[in-house]
Amino acid sequence: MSFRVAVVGATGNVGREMLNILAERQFPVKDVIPLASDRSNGAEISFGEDEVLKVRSLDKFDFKGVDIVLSSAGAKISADFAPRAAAAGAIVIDNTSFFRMDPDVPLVVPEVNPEDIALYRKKGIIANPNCSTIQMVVALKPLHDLVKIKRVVVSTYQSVSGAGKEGMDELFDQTRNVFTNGSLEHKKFTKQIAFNVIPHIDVFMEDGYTKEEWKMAVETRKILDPDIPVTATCVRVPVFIGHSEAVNVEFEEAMSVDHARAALRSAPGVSVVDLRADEGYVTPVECAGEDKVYVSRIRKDPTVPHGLNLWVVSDNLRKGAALNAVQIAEVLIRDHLKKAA
Ligand code: 11C
Repeated sequence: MSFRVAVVGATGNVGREMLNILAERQFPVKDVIPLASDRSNGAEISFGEDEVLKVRSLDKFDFKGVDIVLSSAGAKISADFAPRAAAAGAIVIDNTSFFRMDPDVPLVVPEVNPEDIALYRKKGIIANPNCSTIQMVVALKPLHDLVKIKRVVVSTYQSVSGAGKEGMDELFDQTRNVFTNGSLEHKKFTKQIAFNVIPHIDVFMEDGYTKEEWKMAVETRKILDPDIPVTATCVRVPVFIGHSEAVNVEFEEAMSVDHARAALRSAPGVSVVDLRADEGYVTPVECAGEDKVYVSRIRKDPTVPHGLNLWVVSDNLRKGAALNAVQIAEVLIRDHLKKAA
């Protein structure tokens, strides 16, 4: 059984990774249709080792006959096209924030809540979480299964690729220009990002948190457990690919470092690298291009009765976006579409 798959936002950072990952994982495709704005209509994009696909315009595209849509093209675009695609019979796996908190739309990380995918029947839409949420919940799930989590405090170190290709270009240009006395103007970020860090991702909300920080809290509760309080500080750092997180976890009862390490070692999608020695931990440079969520620096927090600190790193374009979307599609076809056929 094979499927007609459309990729919306195919020319962007995440869209290109979606195409790469579909090919790498030999997703059973009958046909792959890259879609983007009118500007990219007719552009060529590679798929797998030897296929070249022509990008088509999303605006005029008729989704009739498409089985699955993987989408990463911005919230406004998703708000407009996703219901239209679903009405035509496609199932949309959407990487934007637009539908995530809709109670009739499942928000899924396959290692954490694959059973929620069944809710796709309501609207024909499945939401892919924010990248910083995905890697954190993959690491928290095996711990929460062992001992209930009471509270999470997280600080993120997020790469510029989370802000798209323009974010990557801005870091590259500014870094070069620092050495050539060129312009340090910023467009994508609110301050200079080269040789700097910026505690501001997405817009500010009324309570003083940013929307990125709010997303980490509400998405974790929707995916993992509605009772877990999460407080976040999200920071942009001058790294091209790979988000890092310092996660402080407080548990209801005792949780030893050894138990946590053992649970994480046997958890799906997690790789523990925790040697307490030079190079005995993972940094973004090593995780770029990889699929796992890496957990390092597991240690006790002695300031609370039952606390641990973790360092969690993952490729934000892969597990944080495109890979998670393709994994959702894999569970969807395995547990729902093939069974229904
Ligand atoms: C960033 N996490 O690093 C964001 C990118 O809600 O899907 C993804 C935003 C989202 O800037």
